[in-house]
Amino acid sequence: MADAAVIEKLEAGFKKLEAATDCKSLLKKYLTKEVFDKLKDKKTSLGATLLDVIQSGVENLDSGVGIYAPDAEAYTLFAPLFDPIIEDYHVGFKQTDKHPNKDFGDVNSFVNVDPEGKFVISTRVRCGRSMQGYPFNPCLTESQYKEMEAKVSSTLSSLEGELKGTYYPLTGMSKEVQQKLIDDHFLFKEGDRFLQAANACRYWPAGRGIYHNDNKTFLVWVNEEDHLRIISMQMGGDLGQVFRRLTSAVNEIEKRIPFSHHDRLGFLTFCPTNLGTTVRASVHIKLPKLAANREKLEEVAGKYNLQVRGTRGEHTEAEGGIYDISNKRRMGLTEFQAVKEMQDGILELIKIEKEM
Ligand code: ADP
Ligand code: DAR
Repeated sequence: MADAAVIEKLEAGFKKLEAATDCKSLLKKYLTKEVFDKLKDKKTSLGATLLDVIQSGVENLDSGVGIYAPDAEAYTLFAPLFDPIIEDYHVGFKQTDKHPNKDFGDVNSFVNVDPEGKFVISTRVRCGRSMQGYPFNPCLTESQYKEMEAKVSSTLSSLEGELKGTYYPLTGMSKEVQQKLIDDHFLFKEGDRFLQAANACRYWPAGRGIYHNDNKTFLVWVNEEDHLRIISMQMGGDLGQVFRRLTSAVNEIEKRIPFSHHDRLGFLTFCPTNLGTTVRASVHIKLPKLAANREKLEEVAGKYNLQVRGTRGEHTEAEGGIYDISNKRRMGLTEFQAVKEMQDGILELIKIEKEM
């Protein structure tokens, strides 16, 4: 049972959402009075409440989604709020649907989306994983962050071949090295206001860091937004090579660390937008004609279930005409289908650009 102080904050937050007439978040859309009253008293076995779920979206009324899961149980205990939001965001994944089992498919069936090198600067495929037995950010203690970092860095140190690399903790990393890694798109930015408000950046930089091989084509983020973000990336448009590297890495890491998996929702992540396959396959691409108007670009990309981000990722603008374009759907389809949807969409965008 949530305590009186939490319920008082929840009541104030609900009133703020109700009054925010220009708020377009999925939180505002689906946190009806009925759902609010049903959930406001509840508490997970780890002590997480509805306040942990909605505080970011209450603080940031310009959120697109506005909720995060403080622990795995939250997806079940607060399902009356999570399920309709998941169905709305992951177009087509109904509340009665079950996410399919992991399936990377025939990894040799992917191509270089831009063999002439005219449009695509670089290609990246990432997935998220949550370590079994640990809650998500709002419920983690500083010692848990450090414990997870130690477990992951020692596990990764056993990787061989192309995946062999080194773990670099953020603690002790110079600001110059950190900024260079961020500017080169290898390292995560420090927590944005959405993550700050979700209590995802406490004890920063304790327990946070990055593992990468010498070529920086295989990287693992530790305790940014998710426990792990497993990343494969390289210059050019060879999506096949990038995806084959990612699947090898995920298979190797999954032999060593058990991850949180939900029977209906697939692999669990802090944010519901990343559930299921957790895969985001993206290109940094220049489409000067199509992107002359960003709204037009987003409209055309949307037809292929693609999402357009700025050069530095989410909530950023394009620099030098470079856009980050990726699959939007991550649930209700396999890893193979999600990446295939991205490949097909990018090939279509390049075709349209060539015909303009
Ligand atoms: P994610 O949720 O996948 O981590 P973000 O939007 O937070 O995505 O971006 C993380 C970083 O990855 C940013 O620096 C972004 O520029 C970089 N990035 C995304 N796609 C590509 C790509 N195809 N090539 C190079 N960098 C990329
Ligand atoms: N900014 C939050 C999160 C949206 C999805 N992006 C993540 N998880 N990085 C929002 O509700 O808009």
